This record gives sequence, C-alpha cells and structure tokens, in this order.
Amino acid sequence: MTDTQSAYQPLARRLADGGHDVAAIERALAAFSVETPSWGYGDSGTRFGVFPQPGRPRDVFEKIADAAEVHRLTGTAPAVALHFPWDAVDDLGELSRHIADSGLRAGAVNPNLFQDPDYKLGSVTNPDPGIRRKAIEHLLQCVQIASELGSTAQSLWLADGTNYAGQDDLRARRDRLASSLAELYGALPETQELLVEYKFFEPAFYAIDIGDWGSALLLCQGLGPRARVLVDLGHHAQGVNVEQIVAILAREDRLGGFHFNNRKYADDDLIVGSVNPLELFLIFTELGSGGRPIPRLTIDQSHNIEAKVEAMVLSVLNLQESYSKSLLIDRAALAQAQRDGDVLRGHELLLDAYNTDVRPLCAKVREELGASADPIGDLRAAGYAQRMAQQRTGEHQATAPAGLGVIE
Ligand code: RM4
Ligand code: MN
Ligand code: MN
Repeated sequence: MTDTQSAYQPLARRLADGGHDVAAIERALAAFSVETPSWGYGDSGTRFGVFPQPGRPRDVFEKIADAAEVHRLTGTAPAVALHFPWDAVDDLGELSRHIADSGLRAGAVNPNLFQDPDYKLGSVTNPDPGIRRKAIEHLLQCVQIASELGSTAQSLWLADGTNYAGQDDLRARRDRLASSLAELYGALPETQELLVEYKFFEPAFYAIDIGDWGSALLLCQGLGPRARVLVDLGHHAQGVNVEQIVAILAREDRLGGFHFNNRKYADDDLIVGSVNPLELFLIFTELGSGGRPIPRLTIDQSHNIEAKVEAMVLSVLNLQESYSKSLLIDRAALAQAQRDGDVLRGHELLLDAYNTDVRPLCAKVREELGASADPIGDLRAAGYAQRMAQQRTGEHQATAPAGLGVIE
C-alpha cells in the first residue's frame, strides 16, 4: 500500500460510515480550480524595499512557466490571471500559444489604472475628460486583449479616490465612474464578464470611489447581469464578516469571485489560510450553500520574503483543503438544527467538518489527477527553484515597482 492509500483508507471509511458520499466529494474536489496571478510570481516588496529572489521570472513567459509548475504539482491551478501593461507583449498570439503549450489557459485580465502619473487625481473618475478617455481606452484595449487570449473576464480594481474633503465632488465622481464603466460594459463581448473589486482604504485617504461591497454592487446592478462584485479578503476593515458579504452577494447573483490572500493588519497579501483558516472555511461554507456554482477563484498575493513558487503551491493546497472541508458539512443536519433553533448544534456541525484532517483525501485526488500527493516535498526534491536560479539570469522586464506589496 502506498503512503497516500494508507492514510486515505481509514479516512474514507470514517466518512462513508458517517453517511458521506465519498466518491461525490472526490469528484467535486477533482473539478475544483483556482487561477494563480502572473504578478504573484514576479518581484514585489513593501514601500520600504524589494528583495529580488534568484530565479524569479524575467518576463511573462517565465511567469507562465512557474504557473505551469504550480498546476503540474497541484492539478488544481489551470488558469493564470494576467495584468496589463505589466504582462504586455509584442505578439499576443505567441503569448496565447505559450499559455496553451504550458497546459494552462488565460484567467481574468486585470487592467492597470493605478500607476500612470496622469491618474494622480483618478482614472475613470478624473475631473479631466481627456484623462478619463485615456483610462477608458486602456479598459477597451484590455477587452481586446482578453478576446485574443480567450479570457472570459475583466477584473477591475481602481485606485481612484480623494485625499481631502472638498477636493472633488463625490457625486460627480460617481457619475463619471458609472458612465465610464457603462462604456466598458457596452464593449464587452458576451463571452466576457466584468468583475468589480472594492477596497475601503489605500491609496486614497479620504474617499475611495469603490470602497465597499455595497457601492460595487450598486454599480454592477446599474451595468447589467454580467457585472459582478469581486471580494478580495484583504480589502475590508478589521472584524468585517466577509462570509456574510459572500452570502448577500451570492443571493443577488452578483458574486463574481475572489481574490484570495490573508492578512493580519491591512492588505497584507499573505498566503491564503495562513492567518485565518476558519474564515476561509466559512467562506467556502457559504459558497456551498444554495446550490450555485463556485465563482471564479483567484489568488492575489505578494510573496515578498517567501519562496514564490512554493508559496503559490501552498496557497493552492490551502484552498483545496478548505474547500474539501466544506464538502464534509452535513447540510441536512445543519438545516434541521437551524429549524430547531438549536444554536450550538449547527455550530458543532461546522466544527466537525472544519476539524477533519482532509489532507489524505486531497492527496489521493491530486494523485488521480496526475499531480502530486506531496506537492511541496516534490517541488523541493526536484530542485525547481535552484534550477531557475541558474537559468534566469540577466535582464528582468519591469513589472510591479517597489511599494506595490503595500499599496495593492
Ligand atoms: C490591488 C488589488 C488588485 C490587484 C492590484 C495589483 O490592490 O488587490 O486586485 O490587481 O492590487
Ligand atoms: Mn485584489
Ligand atoms: Mn489588494
């Protein structure tokens, strides 16, 4: 018996004895998929400095190679989200072929409206119509890029906002925002959706133009059915109940997906599940209630001091494990406890699932997908990071500047 089987069999038996349909759980796990971000493989740091890692990718093609390694090991990360102009290339056809040849597909396209000096007072909300036009043209160009890459989403986060009361008219900014996004939405082909991401702070200090899920939702409702809200786990005030936001958005059919990461203090972009694994499980618990398909799940992290590919593998594993725990919830018993008004029975049922060690189950499913039972062990044993450090020397294409780890 292999190691995987000897740990798996008692778990599978226990689950089956407890009334679980183990085969159905495994099918759901095998279908689970996550997008990893091209920008999570490249240079990043804090506003105080960047620590370049040997072996980090020099361009988008090498970022795709790292993403392919993560998928090879986990079997669960078949798509890579892209960021423009960071990932701009001369020949999109070549990029598209490289993505496909690497066994991947293009994930969401993320326009970048936060670095050009013209956007100092805002991009699509800017009081200057010429600058608004420039921002809208970038968004329209990203729609084209997504079409050429076969991507099915625009994923938009704006840094727009004001620093002082009186700096600009808040309602006029909202009008400009709504009409700019309406132009973008009008240009979206049927095959693409628009994800609108909110964040309550940074980089503006007074009024953020899309600061919370409610203002994102209102925009989406004004745009049309293919506009949905994207929840980034680092973009709320401390203590906010993110899983409740998930429930509310899902009920309105406006939950577009996630940017997964974890934080201790602000938008720290640490490895998902590393700080608050219970919150992550409760988010998956909400996703599994109500019978809607799982929305787009993307990692949005900044690996400043940790080994980048290993960090991404660990993130995918944390997501896979958290999701599989949510599949173990006895939903019928939970509904009964809720009908009975039995406060702690429902809570215990969640904890039963959360406290199950699902690692053998995930390992078995990964093996069946042709991936690895022990992805981190295999990554280290194969010396991927060392090999890349030898191969990837010389010039690096500029991407995220110093400071992005904090401002994002
Ligand atoms: C933002 C936000 C976006 C990400 C950029 C890099 O804060 O989280 O999703 O695309 O940073
Ligand atoms: Mn994000
Ligand atoms: Mn962020």
